[in-house]
Amino acid sequence: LHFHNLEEVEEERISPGVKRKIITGKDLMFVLYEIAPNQGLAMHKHPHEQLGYILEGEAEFIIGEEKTVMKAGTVFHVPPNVIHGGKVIGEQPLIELDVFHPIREDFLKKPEKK
Ligand code: NI
Repeated sequence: LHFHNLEEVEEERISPGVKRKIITGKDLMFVLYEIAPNQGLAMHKHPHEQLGYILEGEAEFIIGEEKTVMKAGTVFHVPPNVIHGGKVIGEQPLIELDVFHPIREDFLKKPEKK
């Protein structure tokens, strides 16, 4: 399948404040997140390289030694194995598009659906 309509991609609710939609390529994965205000994004790292783009909302975010407030238009890069995380701030949910290489196999093991 070479074309997708995001509106038709199944939304997963992975925790009370976090929803995502995933489109998986061969070695690239696209993940659209919607993250509730005040939701923490636990510090973590992974061998996958990650690029992210903020579409709506704001978050404080740390990548390695750098800390910033991300808002609509911010693009961030997380090199492999660099620790990163933060917190959604403000009143609006954070809408964020992440791209991973290689694909996050861990995201494909679906937890029980409700
Ligand atoms: Ni990450």
